[in-house]
Amino acid sequence: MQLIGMLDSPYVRRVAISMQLLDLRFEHRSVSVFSTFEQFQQINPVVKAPTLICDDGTVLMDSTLILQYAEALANSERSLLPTGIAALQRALRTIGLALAACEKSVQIVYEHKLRPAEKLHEPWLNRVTGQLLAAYGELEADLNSAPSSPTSKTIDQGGVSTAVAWHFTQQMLPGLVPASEYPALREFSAKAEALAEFIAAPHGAGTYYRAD
Ligand SMILES: N[C@@H](CCC(=O)N[C@@H](CS)C(=O)NCC(=O)O)C(=O)O
Repeated sequence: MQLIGMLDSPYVRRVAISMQLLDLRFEHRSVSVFSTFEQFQQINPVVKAPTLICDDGTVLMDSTLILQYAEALANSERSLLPTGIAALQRALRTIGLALAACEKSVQIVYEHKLRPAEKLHEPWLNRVTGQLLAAYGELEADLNSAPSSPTSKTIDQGGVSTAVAWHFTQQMLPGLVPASEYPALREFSAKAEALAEFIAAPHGAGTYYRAD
């Protein structure tokens, strides 16, 4: 399998980390949807990161759908989704909040990087920033009411997505979501980023590489 897309995308990164946690082998190609648009287009005409090229050549896209496929491929001894209804409900709520935080962060990054400065639309930026802060406010409150310390054996998809989203926002939009006001998220992120699977897929232009 080949995972296509750069690890500066939180969606690509959540897939790269999750596939390691699920013990799935894959090759990572750090192709950009912007600077290498034509190359990406040859792989996936829709140019969406992440893209997964399956072993039979089928091209999948959308991180959540790719992760659904990865879960089905993985040894059933390890899943990143709890099976009990109450735990699954909690995980899905967390994933939804983390994906909203990713989406709102990406929208703000695009607004600043892709749109000419004179065309910046303040009301839209304010709306999206409010939604971003609301998502992190909910995640912080949830972490405070059920503190958890992530390990490679215990972290679930809610934890992976939360940590990836938080790190992405902090890297790309420094100061917009002040870390000092979200101590539970800050601590959870620091612990997650210290896990081998996160270190092997660092945010940025690098390539995931598993030595063994
Ligand atoms: N819901 C999608 C979002 C993926 C997404 O928006 N990826 C961005 C990179 S961070 C992308 O492909 N941007 C290029 C474009 O949409 O044209 C997912 O979970 O994979």
